[in-house]
Amino acid sequence: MHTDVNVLFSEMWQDYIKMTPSAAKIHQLLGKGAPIINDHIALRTFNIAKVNLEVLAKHFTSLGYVACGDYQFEQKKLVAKHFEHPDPTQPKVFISELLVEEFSPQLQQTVKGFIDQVEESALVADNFIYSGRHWQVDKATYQALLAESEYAAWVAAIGYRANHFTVSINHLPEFERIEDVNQTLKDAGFVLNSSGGEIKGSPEVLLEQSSTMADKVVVNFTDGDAEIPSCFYEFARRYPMDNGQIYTGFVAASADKIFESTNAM
Ligand code: OOG
Ligand code: NI
Repeated sequence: MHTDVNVLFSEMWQDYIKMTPSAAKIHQLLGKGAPIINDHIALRTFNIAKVNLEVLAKHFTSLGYVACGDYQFEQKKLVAKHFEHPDPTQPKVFISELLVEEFSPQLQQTVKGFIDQVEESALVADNFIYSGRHWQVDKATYQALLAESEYAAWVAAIGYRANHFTVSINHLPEFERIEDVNQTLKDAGFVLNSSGGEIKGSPEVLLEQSSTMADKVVVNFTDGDAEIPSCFYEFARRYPMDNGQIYTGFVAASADKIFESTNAM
């Protein structure tokens, strides 16, 4: 596992922009070349013990991250936790896991088959959380997963890597309002996730979020290549609580819609 949190995130970012060329362009558009503070990154997995949320979390808790919030997504059959670093300028980490046992026997069997192929040594390697897919999958299996759970299909095809990075609007010198960030993105031709409205949340819940729809990448299936949604970029503005401290949690109702940024358009 990594010993330097900055190295970890810079490696993850390099992997992420290969999957998400839009993010590199947007980074330039919003930051004008200056560094951008990431509000958070997110990872996805299955709740099978070998690769579950806790296994991914170890790559962060070993660097000082602490578990802070629990979230449930009943319809999508997911749970999630978020982790924070003592240094508030380090990104928060949002990790979710699919409740595999709540799906069909076919999906359960497919997913178990994937996880059996993951080498034990890969799980603790420095790069596990940006190592991608550790199994083979064909197009029919991808489609069958997609019919039950978009999330399951995404993890099956894309594997272990940052599902998104998130720009902290609070730290952008040239922007204050999320509306202005969104308009700048749309003017430049980027497509935003409009599920539940372009802006998820509000000042009242202390968090406003928006995101692009995921880029598309060519993925290798055992029976040929296909272009599918990869990763997206998110934008978050946080508000202070009554005690003056900035809210650092997530909002489940908003997150529920952010997950849909990897839906096919
Ligand atoms: C995570 C979606 C939730 C947020 O900021 O609320 C989220 C995902 O798509 O994996 O990132
Ligand atoms: Ni997010």
